[in-house]
Amino acid sequence: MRSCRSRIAIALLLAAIAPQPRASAHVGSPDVFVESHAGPYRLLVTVRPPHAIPGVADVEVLTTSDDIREVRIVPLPLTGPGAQFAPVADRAERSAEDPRLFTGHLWLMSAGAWQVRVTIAGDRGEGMLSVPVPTLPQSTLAMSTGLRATLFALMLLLAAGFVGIVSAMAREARLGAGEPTDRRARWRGRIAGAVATLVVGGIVFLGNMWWGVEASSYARYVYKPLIATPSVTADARLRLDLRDPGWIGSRRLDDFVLDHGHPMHLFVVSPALDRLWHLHPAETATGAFEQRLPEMPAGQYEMFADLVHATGVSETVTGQLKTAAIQGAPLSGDDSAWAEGAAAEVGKIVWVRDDTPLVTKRLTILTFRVEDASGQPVRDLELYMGMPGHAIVVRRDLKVFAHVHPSGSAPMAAMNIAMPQAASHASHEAAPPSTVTFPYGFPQAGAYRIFVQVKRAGRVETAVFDADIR
Ligand SMILES: [Cu+2]
Repeated sequence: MRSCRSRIAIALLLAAIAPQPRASAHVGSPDVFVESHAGPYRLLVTVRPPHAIPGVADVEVLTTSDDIREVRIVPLPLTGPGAQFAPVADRAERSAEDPRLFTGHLWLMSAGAWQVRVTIAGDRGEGMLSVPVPTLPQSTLAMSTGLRATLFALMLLLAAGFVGIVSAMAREARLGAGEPTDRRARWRGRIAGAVATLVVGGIVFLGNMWWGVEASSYARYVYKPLIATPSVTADARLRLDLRDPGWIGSRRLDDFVLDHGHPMHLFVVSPALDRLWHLHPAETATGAFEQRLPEMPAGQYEMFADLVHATGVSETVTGQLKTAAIQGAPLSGDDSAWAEGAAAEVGKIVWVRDDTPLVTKRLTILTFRVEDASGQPVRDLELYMGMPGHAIVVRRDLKVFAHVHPSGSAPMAAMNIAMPQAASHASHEAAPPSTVTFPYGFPQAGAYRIFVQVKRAGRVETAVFDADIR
């Protein structure tokens, strides 16, 4: 309990010092956006997990109807006994400006897979939605020089004040008013001052030691992504060997679950983002994945591989692939590729947006309409791996990567763990209309490229859109 409390104190202090960009299951894009149903109500839920754990997550629930009376939110572990017994849920507060928006703050106490359970009470009865939220403590923040100097000066002032008071007490407490100090009194003062200095020095030394122990135990707790070592075999197969650099005990390499039909979704992009491959390596051994590569020009490529553990923790493994030109095999199955200026598409995908500038952090519904060659909305969209569409959001410097679906940024596999009873519904989803939407919030400013993939008449179509986020 004591160590927990001191961790909270440190977490609060760290959180107060300087908020910094955070990474997550996606890369640099930790916030979770989910669009789904809670009973009869359609909700858009945003969860912004804290930078340090324990820490406070911000939750926003945007409802789409006016008949909501109350929204309650509660954090629970995603799996295990903790997932069964929910503590009393907090009431989310209705926004004064927007009566459909409810907000709240929740403490998340440990690293791993959590869920935020949203319960709705309204005129049409009750509804419940669970949003999986991975809490991955991102880093120990360094103290700024200014703060360090200020705190050091305050510590010196406090220490000098203590020594001064103790010494003055020993020197003058026994003297009458106006009586001059004699030699003995001055010596008493000096000795008391020296003892006080030793005591203060000891406290500072022990305090520093305690801080060091806490900091190093927290450092072990900070999320470390899996490490992928790529290699290309003589017969043009990509092999990815995963290694766990060590993180909180719960991570395994043999517990990956299928996320829309595949254990791994591998995105390979060129540095200029003018090429994209969306591949699905097979798991050939524990921690080893293999994929027959398509034709690829020589170059150095960036890889982002999405994985979901049975615990519901999702991770994106990154790596670089440097290769000579590959005379590969044609793409098959769910694999797809895109290159700037390649063969003309049969139709086109249009980004439907107004003039509102795109800003960081704000929940944005990215909306795309799929048109045929004559500009008419298409009627032949199919599900691509169970989804009406896939959006891959990458910042130009490759420091931000997110893989988003119409249901949001939480991986489907984690959603199914959070709400097993809803999983069977999703698979019966009807053929999608001609418009696909993706709820997302850009985490940081910068130039982004969004790859949108849909499937029409058995063919995957990819379109790219560039966006400047301020
Ligand atoms: Cu996808």
